[in-house]
Order: sequence, then structure tokens, then C-alpha cells
Amino acid sequence: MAQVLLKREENIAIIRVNRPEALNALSRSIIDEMDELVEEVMKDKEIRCLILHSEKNFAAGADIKKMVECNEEEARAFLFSPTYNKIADLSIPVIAAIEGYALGGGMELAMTADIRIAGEGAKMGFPEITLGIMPGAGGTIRVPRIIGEARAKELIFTGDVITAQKALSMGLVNRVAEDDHVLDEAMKLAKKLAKRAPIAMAMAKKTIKAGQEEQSHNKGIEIEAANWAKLFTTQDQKEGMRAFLEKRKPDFQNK
Ligand code: CO8
Repeated sequence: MAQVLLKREENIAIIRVNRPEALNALSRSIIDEMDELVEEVMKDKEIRCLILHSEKNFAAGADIKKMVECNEEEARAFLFSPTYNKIADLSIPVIAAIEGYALGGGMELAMTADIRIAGEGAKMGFPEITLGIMPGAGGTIRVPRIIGEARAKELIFTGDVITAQKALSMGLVNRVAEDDHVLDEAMKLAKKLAKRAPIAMAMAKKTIKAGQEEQSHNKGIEIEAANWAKLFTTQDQKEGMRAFLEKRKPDFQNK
């Protein structure tokens, strides 16, 4: 059974994670499947807009069960950034339609989109710090760029999970919609964008990115990947993730 689905509605594509039993937590194999679908979208010149949307929960982060016993090298290999960068670099506009939980690596996926629409009941954040790690899929670079350094630090340092309204006030999402209408809102916007001049759209997207200093972004991604994986040499990472899986509070020892 496919863990990631690609749906087409006229010239709009929708990519969906399909792992409801784990709130769409993202594993290596899910990201590999997603990568193939993103490649398909890239090749299909008819597609004018991509929507990232999963039923009920956008994604409750990277799979903690798969990461808990990782060493530094394995954590390095777990990286999602190449696929996330591919999505962010698509020449067509990308909209994230966020329902339910969008946490950690799930929220980092939403940050690859150009525009985010959240349902009223969505819960978003970067809880990595509560697990003894930090964001590792572009979050340390994209979040400060999108909402500013101080707000990004507050979210990443506290690990707080915030409401859609709070996310809107921080600029983390563009709009809030009724829970049942998130995808409709995203489709409405996608249809509007699909009517705009595609070459100008691609050029505008590329130019905005260039203005955000591409080189330092790539350097940032490299540093993030190395430091993220280094955290898997700490006892606190094991404690944080084991505590989550054992459903208890972590006891961090600064080791
Ligand atoms: N990984 C694995 N399993 C998960 C995850 C996850 N991230 N989130 C939820 N699940 C599983 C639960 O273990 C549970 O499974 P089971 O029924 O087998 O026990 C099932 O989904 C349902 O979850 P809950 O029973 O916990 O549901 P609740 O409604 O009580 O709670 C929460 C929902 C609050 C979302 C809770 O599940 C939670 O806190 N999940 C973890 C959220 C989190 O910490 N996410 C960040 C993970 S770390 C990360 O994303 C790092 C990103 C770095 C990216 C770079 C990668 C290379």
C-alpha cells in the first residue's frame, strides 16, 4: 500500500502522506516515495500548482521509533532535506494545506511551501528540543527567514505547539480556514495561481529565492545536517526519544 499518494485535479497536483495510524509521521521510506512523486510533478509540464495535504493530520514529525536508536552516521542518512529542497525549488507554486498536527519534520515540510493555509484546529510547532534534538530538515534556516529570528528561536527553543491563530499572528501561516474547508481554500487559491502566467510565476519565485541569498541557505543546510546528526551522539537524544515512546517525561542530564 502506497504511503504517499499523488492526485491530479485538472492542472493541480496534490501530494498526500497516507499513514493515519501514526498521524502521518514521516519515515525514510515515506520520504523516498514522496521524492519519486515530486520528480513526477517536476516532469509534468501541465501541472501549474502543487498542494501538500494529508487527511486529518499534516504530519506529526519524523518517525521517532525509527530515530530513537540512531547513531550519528545513521541520523545523517535519515536526512529529508534533499527532497524538501526539491519541493521548495519547484518552479510552480506550492501550497501547504494544514489540518491537525504539523510538528517537527512535518512542519518543516509545510515550510517548503510558498503559501500555508491552516485549519482552525491545526496544531503546529517544532517539539524536537523536547526529544533532545533540533529541527533537521531545513527548519533552522527556513523558519527564521519566514517569521524572523526572534520568533523562530522562541518556537524552536520552547518546542511549544501553537494554534492556527497564533501561527497566523506570527506569520507562520498565511491564512486560517475552517477545518473542513482547508483543502477547498487551498484548491481555490491553486486554481487562481494556475491561471497566472507560468513563466513569470517561475521567474518571480526564483528571483525571490535569489534575493534570500541562495548560497548561504545551502551552507546553512550543510551545517544543520551535521549538527542535527551530532545530537545523536548524546544520551539526551536517547532519553528524549525513549521517554516519548515509553509515554513518560524525559530526564535530561546534559550528556
Ligand atoms: N513518530 C512516531 N510515531 C508517532 C509520532 C512520531 N513523530 N507521532 C505520533 N506517533 C504515533 C504514536 O506513537 C502513536 O502510536 P501507538 O498508537 O503505536 O502508540 C500514534 O502515532 C498516535 O499518537 P498518540 O497516541 O501520541 O496521539 P495523541 O493524540 O495522544 O498525541 C501528538 C498526538 C501530540 C502529536 C503526539 O503523538 C506527539 O507528541 N507526537 C510526537 C510529535 C513530535 O515530537 N514530533 C517531532 C518528531 S522529531 C522530528 O520531526 C525531527 C525532524 C527532523 C527532520 C530531519 C529528519 C531527517
